Amino acid sequence: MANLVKDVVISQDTPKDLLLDKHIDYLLKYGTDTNDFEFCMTEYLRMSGMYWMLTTLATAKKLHLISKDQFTEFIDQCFDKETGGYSACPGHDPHILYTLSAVQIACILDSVDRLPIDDIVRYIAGLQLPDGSFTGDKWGEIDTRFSFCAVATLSLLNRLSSINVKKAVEFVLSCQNFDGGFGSKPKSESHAGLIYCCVGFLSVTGELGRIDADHLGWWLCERQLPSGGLNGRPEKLPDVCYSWWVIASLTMLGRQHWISKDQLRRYIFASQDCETGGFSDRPGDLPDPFHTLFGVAALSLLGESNLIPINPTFCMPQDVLSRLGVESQVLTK
Ligand code: GRG
Repeated sequence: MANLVKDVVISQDTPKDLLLDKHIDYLLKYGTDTNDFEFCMTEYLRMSGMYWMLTTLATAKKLHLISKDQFTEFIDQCFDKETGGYSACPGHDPHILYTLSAVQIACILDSVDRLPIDDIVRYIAGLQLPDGSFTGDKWGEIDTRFSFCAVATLSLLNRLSSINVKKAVEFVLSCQNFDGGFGSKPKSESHAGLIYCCVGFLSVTGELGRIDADHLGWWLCERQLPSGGLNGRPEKLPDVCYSWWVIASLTMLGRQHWISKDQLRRYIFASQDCETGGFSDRPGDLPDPFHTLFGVAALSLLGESNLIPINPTFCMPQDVLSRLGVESQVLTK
């Protein structure tokens, strides 16, 4: 019978260890040519792009290679005084995702004291609906990603009590499916990225005990394919970013050992670009800063030497969170 599993084949000549220096060069060069086509086309997510880059550099202990002022000035330019939120780049509309990224950047750069905290809290609290859910911005789309962004941002600012946490928890729990996974809203398909958001949300709010971790852990470990890579849902190809969404969720659930770490490491290493540096979604594809962060962050969770420990809930260096006194729940098994 034919093998029906969708997967990639890893060739013998792919990298077998972490090419960290090449990734640092790749990130430091990225964006130096502001006329570059790819750089122009990614303007709409620039704030998150900066968070991806800074978190990767911090995890690799290379933060001293950048000029902090360049980033804090960019954040200031993206602040919208009227709403209290941040946009992806100057002139764009504010959004909860870029507000989280701006706060994460400020935390990593140890410049939280520069943030207009009351305005940010007003923005986030204003996006909560009576059923406890959150919209991403004034246009009203509801998604569990935004529930995560809301509590992660407020927790980093030590202002979690500014929203109705009980209602927010009820909404996220209502998005859990019969298979143990979570979707973007009630009755939506389970997806590893959204599971990370919901498990992360429950970790921030200290409510991980409300779910059946064995049931969800089983769905998550079934994401590992023969190549060692992880997919985001059944019948899909593996992608390096799911190395993060899945392994971070399993770590919060205390079930990281339910997948083969060696096989996953092999897949992540194979997705590096030996020439330019950077990670791509799967071996042989073009690298980008998004997959570079999630490749490096997943390797940190897997205990890679030369990387500092990363927090599975916030996807930020643990030392930054310890300095701020921010805690998140992790189950043990
Ligand atoms: C602070 C790390 C951090 C995140 C902020 C926005 C957010 C919170 C998390 C996003 C989680 C998510 C939904 C990730 C999935 C991203 C992705 C590659 C989606 C692709 O979806 P499809 O349907 O891919 O194109 P598949 O793999 O299902 O074919």
